[in-house]
Amino acid sequence: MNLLALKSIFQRKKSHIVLGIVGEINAGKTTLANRMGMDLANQTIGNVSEVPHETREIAKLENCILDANGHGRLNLTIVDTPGIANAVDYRVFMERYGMTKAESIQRAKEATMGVIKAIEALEMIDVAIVVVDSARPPFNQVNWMVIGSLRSKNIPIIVCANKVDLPDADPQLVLDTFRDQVAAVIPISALYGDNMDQLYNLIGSLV
Ligand SMILES: Nc1nc2c(ncn2[C@@H]2O[C@H](COP(=O)(O)OP(=O)(O)OP(=O)(O)O)[C@@H](O)[C@H]2O)c(=O)[nH]1
Ligand SMILES: [Mg+2]
Repeated sequence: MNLLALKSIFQRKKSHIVLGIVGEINAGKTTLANRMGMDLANQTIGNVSEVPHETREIAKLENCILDANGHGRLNLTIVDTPGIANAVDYRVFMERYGMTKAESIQRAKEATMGVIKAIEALEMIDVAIVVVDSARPPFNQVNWMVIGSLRSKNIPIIVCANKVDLPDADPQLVLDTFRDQVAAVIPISALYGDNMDQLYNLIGSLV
């Protein structure tokens, strides 16, 4: 271990870091949580689905060991959170995803509670990754509300401009939109693992 890495360990206030993964529905939060879980602890965290509000409970994975190049060894607790939405319409689950009315109403109730749980989870995190789908326009109330809440709590924010593998992805627009608000914007593909090293090094530098 070099001197710089040792120095950073002793200067760091905390070696156990709670890393929250937050953001809009379907942005790829659980895909990212699972990739990080596999990379750092050989475990996945939750189910991924194209149906929105797949994650409706907070899920944690402890003891994810990150050797951040030049920034020492970190013990991360990764927290995957339910997707945040302005409104949940149960009919979407029936019309678009073929669920029964009863299933759809149940999912919508749980999804609404999930939004509240995600907002409550902001209280317990040391570093936040806000996942943004870079194939969708980034200007929306959810992204701004999440980033604004985190900023007001002085929590360091990394925006991951996800899904850069898609042909209509525009990570530059995500960067231009949020660069003044956050510590960094990193283009990634949680699905294929693009740029994960950059993300890991950055986490080490922020805590
Ligand atoms: N092409 C592409 N698809 C992705 C990527 N990351 C996630 N997806 C897809 O996006 C959809 C939603 O992924 P999830 O990881 O469940 O998204 P989430 O943000 O956890 O969703 P909620 O739990 O509903 O809020 C799934 O179909 C994923 O396969 C990516 O980097 N590239
Ligand atoms: Mg999820």
